[in-house]
Amino acid sequence: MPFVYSEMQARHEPDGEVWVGVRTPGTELPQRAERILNALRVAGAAEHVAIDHPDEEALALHDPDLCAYLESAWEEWQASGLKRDPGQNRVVPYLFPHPGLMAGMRPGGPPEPTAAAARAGRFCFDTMTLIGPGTWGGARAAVDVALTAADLVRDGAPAAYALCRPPGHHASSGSFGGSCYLNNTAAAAARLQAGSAGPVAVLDIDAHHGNGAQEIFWTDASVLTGSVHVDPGAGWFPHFLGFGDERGAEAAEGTNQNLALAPGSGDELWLEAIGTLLDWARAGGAAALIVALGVDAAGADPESPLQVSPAGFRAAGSLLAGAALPTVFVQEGGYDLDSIGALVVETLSGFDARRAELSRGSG
Ligand code: SP5
Ligand code: ZN
Repeated sequence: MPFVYSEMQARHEPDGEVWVGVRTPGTELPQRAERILNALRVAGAAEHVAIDHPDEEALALHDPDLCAYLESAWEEWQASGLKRDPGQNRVVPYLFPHPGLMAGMRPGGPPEPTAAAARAGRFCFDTMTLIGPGTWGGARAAVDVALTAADLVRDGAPAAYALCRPPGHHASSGSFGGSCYLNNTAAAAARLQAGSAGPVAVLDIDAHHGNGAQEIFWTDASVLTGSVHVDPGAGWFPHFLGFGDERGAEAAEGTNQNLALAPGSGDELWLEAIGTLLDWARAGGAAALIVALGVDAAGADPESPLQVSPAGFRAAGSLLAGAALPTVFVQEGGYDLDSIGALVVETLSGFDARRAELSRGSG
């Protein structure tokens, strides 16, 4: 299937993560996209350069305050002097307007803090999602990649793959974190929904809960959001969300579905869950699929305890193709550099092979 890429994304260099207070080399490395790109080129997939979309289209799902902050955060940090003293070369929050701190005392929300280090905590929900000089440009380009892939499908391609980096599925309308800044998957979903008579479905198969799309579409019955992920209650990110009883706001009750798997789950349980989400999306009348394709459920991945095999990813692609719906794949997580490219190719070629079979059957 065709894929979309932008070289601008490589400008984003988080230069590590602050994990339990310690600066570590981090996992969301620029090489991730390079490895996937190489694998797709070797596989002979048709390559499209992302087309610039105006901010009104690319940023519509996010709070303007969040977008303005992300765009200016690096300059603010530079100006603050924190790079020299204490010597922090990336934007890292230090204080968060925790609900318990605020305790309902400022119903309009927290005031806009003036200090750069405090500004970060107003929007970022963890300490692992650093901002550097190229972060805004990279994150903004990733939305263009997702929208361009959605446009290909809107214009008649049966499927397309968006090679997005940084990832996006943990970014909500008003917050960022989990190595994500802007929600690429949600942008693609909104794009397809806008041209669709019926609802569209986001199916998130990244090893972590797709909390961003869940929040963005929480009250919106025209976008179904389903996610299979490692059980957050078993000690896994994002810890506070991703449970089965989160089903959508009252008016959209039942349009969100979370399937949490026990650590150690492999192909059988993971594919069964994807099948359940697909059946649910089809029963809900989904007219298109947006697949948040993290490949971190792989056994070799350092960031999740799920144990999916390369054959499992190929089978997932095949299963998704069985829905016979226009489909946009959007890259999310996946951190084992040595296998990430192959896992993406397995998934997409599993999809293409099944699609070819189906069209021979009907033609
Ligand atoms: C897009 C995506 O997959 N985001 C996942 C973010 C979850 N990161 C959680 C990191 C938790 C701590 N990692 C420790 C690394 C030590 N090797
Ligand atoms: Zn993930």
